Amino acid sequence: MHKALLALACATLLPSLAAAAQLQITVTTADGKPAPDVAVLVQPTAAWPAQPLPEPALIAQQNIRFVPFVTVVPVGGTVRFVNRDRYDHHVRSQPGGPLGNVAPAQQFEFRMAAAKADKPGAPADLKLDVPGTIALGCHLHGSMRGHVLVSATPWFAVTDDKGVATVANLPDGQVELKLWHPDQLTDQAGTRLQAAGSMNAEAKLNFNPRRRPGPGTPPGPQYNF
Ligand SMILES: [Cu+2]
Repeated sequence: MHKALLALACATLLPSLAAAAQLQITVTTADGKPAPDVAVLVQPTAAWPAQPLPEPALIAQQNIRFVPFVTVVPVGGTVRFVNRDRYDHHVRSQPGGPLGNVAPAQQFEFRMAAAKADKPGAPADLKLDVPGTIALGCHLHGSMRGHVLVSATPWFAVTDDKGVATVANLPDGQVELKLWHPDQLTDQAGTRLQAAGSMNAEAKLNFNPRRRPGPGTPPGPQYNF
């Protein structure tokens, strides 16, 4: 079917789901400081049609860290690991949470060949089908930590160093907002709001996350894949 016709057919079938809203949310810690690495999940309270899967989410192994520290993909989405260090790494799922007792939603383990000269090692794609969280580790470097959240809702974002995240193309209507941080001991309280147009919201974690080890997420240029 022609693309325009298909779009018209969808619009006819689903007249109430206009995708027009955009939510910018600022998340703070319990102490009121900016909270980076927070997954922001936005779920319409009404049923929503399946959304196209996004491009694979890139996770680099760089300077003995997973970058970014927190990644969100929708159920059925793919993460693409790339080793940018000049030595081998592993990727393995492991228990997460501050007590190390949250079982990973999916189990996997594989080796990542070292980068050579300016070329990263061969990327490895991993499709994630089970909603939940997965802590990432490396056999060779015990300090390496990363986190993946496999989201039931296709609308999500992760807060930056200023604690800000933007979720775009939201359907208009009532939505439920949820937060997740890898250090949390208990679920964060959800919030309901009416999505329409360009919106701003604020939210606060119910705890103070530990400081992320290392010098922090490197700035833009090092993200070139
Ligand atoms: Cu490693």
